[in-house]
Amino acid sequence: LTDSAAGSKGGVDIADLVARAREGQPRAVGRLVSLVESAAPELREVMAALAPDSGRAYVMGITGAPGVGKSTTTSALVRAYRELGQRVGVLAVDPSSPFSGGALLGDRVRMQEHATDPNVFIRSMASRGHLGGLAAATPQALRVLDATGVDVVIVETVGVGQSEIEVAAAVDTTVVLLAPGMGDGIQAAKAGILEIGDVFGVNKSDREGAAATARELRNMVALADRAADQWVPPVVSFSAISGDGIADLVAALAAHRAHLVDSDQLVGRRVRRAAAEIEALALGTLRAQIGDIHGDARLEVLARDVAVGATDAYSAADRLVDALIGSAKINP
Ligand SMILES: Nc1nc2c(ncn2[C@@H]2O[C@H](COP(=O)(O)OP(=O)(O)O)[C@@H](O)[C@H]2O)c(=O)[nH]1
Ligand SMILES: [Mg+2]
Repeated sequence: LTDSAAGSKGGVDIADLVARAREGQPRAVGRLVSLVESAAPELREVMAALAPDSGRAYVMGITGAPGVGKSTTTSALVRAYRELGQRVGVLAVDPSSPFSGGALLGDRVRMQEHATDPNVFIRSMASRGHLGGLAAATPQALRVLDATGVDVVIVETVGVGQSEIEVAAAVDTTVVLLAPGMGDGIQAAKAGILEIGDVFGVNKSDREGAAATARELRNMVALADRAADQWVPPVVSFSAISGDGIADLVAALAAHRAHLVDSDQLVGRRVRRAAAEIEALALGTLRAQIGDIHGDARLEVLARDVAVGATDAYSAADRLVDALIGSAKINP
């Protein structure tokens, strides 16, 4: 009944919800992530309240083909950070599913050992329908987890392709995961995923071919052009299932973080991603204010002119933009 207390908006008392999330109450954290997923109008108030708590947690992303071991690795990392006494947040992002948790059922099983740990927050998020798409939803969900006072957030992407690259843009350190026997080396290069890796992990080192995969990857990394002072992404082999080599992965992540801090790049990365977030929200707002132009009467008239050669499509587009901006509620 606290949700309908005085001062509430749309049935949700935002101040109370934010206060409870700050105390680390899992239900409140879950509700805030749900608001992010659905791009609820209350988000404005939530994000304003969370802003002073932003930017404390170190954020790492784990990406790679389905089945490569992202969830198992995430679980192993959670264990390692808990042993170091750190509080950990996990955000599983599934851009392809309208329902959070749909494709993540198996992952829940792999995260089971942490489910009852009060210092571990595990949330999944879908982003369909979000005003600024994944580019805005991911940083907002990260801010929610950040506000709970976690030291580290691990983002696991369920999707492949463009969505992985978008999520990689929202973290401090990106781990690209590969495993032997999946033809991953070639796949990764094709998907442009090699460029986004700050650390490369070869999981399933207990399997045949792991050493060859690591060697192939090291060669590819060595071939890339980079300035003398630039970070050279390490290739770390480990077995997420047995835990062998996970300490090396933790060390590689810490080294990358130290590199970003020492070279003054951490702030730069965060500024760039805040810019991407603002841009995504601003374009979403513009699109919402302009509305659906398909079937717009002005478009129909212009289309007829272009079809009969009375004008060209560029001129028509310019006129449509002028008309749309003129009718949208935007302050110049
Ligand atoms: N042999 C072996 N199997 C692993 C290892 N890590 C994960 N797996 C298995 O690989 C499968 C996919 O793992 P999962 O973490 O769900 O991959 P994701 O789809 O990338 O999240 C599961 O059956 C895991 O048990 C490992 O280090 N060695
Ligand atoms: Mg998974």
